[in-house]
Amino acid sequence: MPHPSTTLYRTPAGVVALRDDEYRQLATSSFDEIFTQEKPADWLYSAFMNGSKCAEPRVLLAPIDSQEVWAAGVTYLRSRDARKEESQDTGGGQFYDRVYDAERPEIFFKATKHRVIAPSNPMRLRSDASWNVPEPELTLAINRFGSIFGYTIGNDLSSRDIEGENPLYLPQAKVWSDCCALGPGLVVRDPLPRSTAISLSITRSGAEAFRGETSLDQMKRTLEELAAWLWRDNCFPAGTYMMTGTGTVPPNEFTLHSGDVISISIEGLGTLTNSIA
Ligand code: DO4
Ligand code: MG
Repeated sequence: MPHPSTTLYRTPAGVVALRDDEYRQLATSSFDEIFTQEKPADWLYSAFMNGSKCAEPRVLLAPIDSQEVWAAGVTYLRSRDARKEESQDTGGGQFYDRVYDAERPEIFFKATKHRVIAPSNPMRLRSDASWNVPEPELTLAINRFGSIFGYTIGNDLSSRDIEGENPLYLPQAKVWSDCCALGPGLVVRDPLPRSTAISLSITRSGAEAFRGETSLDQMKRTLEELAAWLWRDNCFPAGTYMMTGTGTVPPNEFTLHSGDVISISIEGLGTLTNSIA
């Protein structure tokens, strides 16, 4: 029987679940317990019933414990075209055409817990990069058995100048301290509809500096396909998160500034807001 959609929040007091407008404190204090369940939705249904009613949490931590964060790239046409533009002077463009059309997707490592920023907290730009953008991405929660059981919102903050200089610099364009944000919660629910909208808004000095929107049906690949490639010849004892690529890229003249506020909304999942330190 399908269970109602339930959102899990990591808080300083432990794990809090929200279902049908009611918050409950769960007995567990770690997200590892849910990611290691064979049937997380069944487990959560009982855990919620046994939880104690509580108030809406005021402080949210990033919804991650021992999970790694991986990411897929060039899954939307807009992303492919943006990469080709940023690497046109260095001859890297052909790689993006090839990966967009190939059977094997681009998959890269993004973060571990200590690099992941909580909702409402500041992310940080690389000090050696001059062209930086947020990447609003649907992020899959995959349990230790390889099944997608939930979703959250991810920001794959990236340095386009480093990425464009040489594709071999990708790990440096993607991974540094405070390079990733996840949240606000982990939503355990039925699969998201393909029409699900993903929107990005960037505010500077109180005014909107950029707004863009895409939807899941613009993605070239399926979510199950991406998860299966990540799990091929690989295991994740505490499960994993997987970002699924961006379909929204600001125009080439745009770069993030200190103080900018980035809000990413995904229908059915809420809004993740972070500033730039
Ligand atoms: O190849 C570069 C990374 C692509 C990416 O992160 C994305 O498409 O979201
Ligand atoms: Mg990305």
